[in-house]
Amino acid sequence: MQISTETLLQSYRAMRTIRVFEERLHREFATGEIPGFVHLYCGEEASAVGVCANLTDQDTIASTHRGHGHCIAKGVDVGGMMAEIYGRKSGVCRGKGGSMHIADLSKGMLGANGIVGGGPPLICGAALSHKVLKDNGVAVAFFGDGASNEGTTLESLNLASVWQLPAVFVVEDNGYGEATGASYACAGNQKDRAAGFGMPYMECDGSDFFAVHDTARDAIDHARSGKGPVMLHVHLQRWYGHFEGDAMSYRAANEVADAKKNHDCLESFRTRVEQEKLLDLNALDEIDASVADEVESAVQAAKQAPWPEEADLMADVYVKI
Ligand SMILES: Cc1ncc(C[n+]2csc(CCOP(=O)(O)OP(=O)(O)O)c2C)c(N)n1
Ligand SMILES: [Mg+2]
Repeated sequence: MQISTETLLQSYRAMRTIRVFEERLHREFATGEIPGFVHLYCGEEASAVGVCANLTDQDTIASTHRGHGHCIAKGVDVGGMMAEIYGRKSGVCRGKGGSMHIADLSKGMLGANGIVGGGPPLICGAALSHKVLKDNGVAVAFFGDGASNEGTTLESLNLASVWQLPAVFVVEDNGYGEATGASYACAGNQKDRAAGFGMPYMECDGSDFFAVHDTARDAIDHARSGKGPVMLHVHLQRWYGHFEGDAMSYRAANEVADAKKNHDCLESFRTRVEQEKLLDLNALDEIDASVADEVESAVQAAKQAPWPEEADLMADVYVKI
């Protein structure tokens, strides 16, 4: 099925925004101004964007420690995200969450998560709520190859299948959990795991927006139509270290260079829309310029924004009944 021009433009903008946001964070983190840890999603953009292009604000997602891409793809405000990462009061979580706890419930973004394997159980809850409320929503958990081995993830696959929940489990397989190779750490394979829990398995090349978009559409349609959960296995490569500061001594010398040269989702998107005359390339150049401005403004605003005050410390922690 043809993807609409509007969706293509929005998706390109989202992928470009993630790329520019992340590359800027890479440089800013090195200055020492950003508190906490930062895990970059750069190189994996087409996964978040291809999946989320099939979702609405009513659908819910749960993310990971590498969550900036999922947030941007789900429509979270870029200025608010940057301020959050800088720990400022104007951040989407008022500066108290930082990179690994960005959430925006108004966008159905249940949160980045410092707990590996923390997202899938949340998605079972969200999917149960969609099912009980009959609101037609789908809940999507993004998690890594490392997280795929967590008990919480395996329990969630089981529960979602037992309750036939409208859930999609997106395994973002970049081949590593920190410095440990998935080929060493993951027993069997994801396909057999999905079969073991009685759910369909789909897979795609995560550097190809069109492949992710179309495969995710089938997975999400399946879940939305009441047929139960699906596992979507996305094959990816990360372009930076596990966290900022990681020397990546466990990777082959040419691995990242090869990923950048041969598996760049922005390049393959541009080539495809040019070859198939799907978009005017000037529109893509305009998006590039506008995204550069947006990220620059976000950084400047974040650096000038006030810090949270002491009185904010206990706000939003407990619900008063
Ligand atoms: C429960 C838990 N165990 C261990 C960690 C430490 N840790 C942080 S990220 C990570 C690797 C996760 O790998 P993967 O799920 O493949 O995601 P990726 O970093 O590759 O995106 C680990 C072990 C953690 N944060 N939480
Ligand atoms: Mg991984």
